[in-house]
Amino acid sequence: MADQAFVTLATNDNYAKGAMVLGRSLRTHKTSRNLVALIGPHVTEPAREVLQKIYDEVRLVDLLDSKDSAHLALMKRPDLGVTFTKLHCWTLTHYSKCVFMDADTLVLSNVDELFDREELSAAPDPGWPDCFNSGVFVFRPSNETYRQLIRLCTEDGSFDGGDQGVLNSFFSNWATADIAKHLPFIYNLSSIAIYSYLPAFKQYGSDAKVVHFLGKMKPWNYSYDAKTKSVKGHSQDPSTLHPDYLLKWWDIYSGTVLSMMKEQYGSQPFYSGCEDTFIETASPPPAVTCDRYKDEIHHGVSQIHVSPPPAPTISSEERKQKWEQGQADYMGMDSFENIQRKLDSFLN
Ligand SMILES: [Mn+2]
Repeated sequence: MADQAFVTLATNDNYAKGAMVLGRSLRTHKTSRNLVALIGPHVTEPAREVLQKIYDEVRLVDLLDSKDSAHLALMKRPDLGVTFTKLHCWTLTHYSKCVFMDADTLVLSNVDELFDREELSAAPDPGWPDCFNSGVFVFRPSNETYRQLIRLCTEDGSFDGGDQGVLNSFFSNWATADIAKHLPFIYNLSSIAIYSYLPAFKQYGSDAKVVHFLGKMKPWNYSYDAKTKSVKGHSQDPSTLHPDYLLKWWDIYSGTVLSMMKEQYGSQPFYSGCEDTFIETASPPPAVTCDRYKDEIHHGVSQIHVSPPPAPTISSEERKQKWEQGQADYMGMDSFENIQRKLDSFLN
């Protein structure tokens, strides 16, 4: 099945960790399809190297360098940068059919049967079930579809600010046209759904095949104690992630991904998130009231249920390094609002 592939997207090193775990989970469950990771220009070299070991193909998508319609579209709508990057998956025309999976998903069993479905197949979004959730979908790469998507995006924008809005506008008859294009919910199970209908989760949850860590808190935002095999900073707040799936993610990360990362980073410090490894050279930064997860905008309305994150994601040393490399997190923790708030606190 060399002409079919699972495709994911990582726009920064955090999402790259997600992509590594997703890729490993697909391999563990013995997929017969190729694995493709699209990466943005902010993914650093060691992370790219690790992805290259897990994926058959790692493709850099730098829209600013591209000479196609997406470049022009990006000039007009810089706010839709991540969305355009994701839509780029339609240009993978050396594959006849693909399954896109967000980097914040995890497979729990083999899901190769998804390739029996047609474009565009996806599961309902738990927030508005007449919309599909764009975290997992089946599609057919086509330059023509790609051009049409970019055109729609540039002309009409996105009703939720991300790719999910654009894709639902484009495949607008999904809700009613063909039930075969409705993936069962077990192919895109999110924590929000678990807690909003717990009896259904108790009845059907064991059938889950794909977990989607929807929302602002992602598995990599927590830390993990490898000795006790426990995730730190996880509360029982219903808006947070389901503890069993979170543990599963960390089990794969600490069990197989971390050693690959250590090898690639060498003596270079990086934030592992694992507490027994002593790779961290600095303590995490003091808690700043901020929204540092704005980098994932594609879920739009689904994210309104979440609470502020309890745990910092990168060490202050790593943050400083990023600043010095010109990679400030302008949309998140280094946003102008946060800098202004910090300055205000000094002036008061
Ligand atoms: Mn997602």
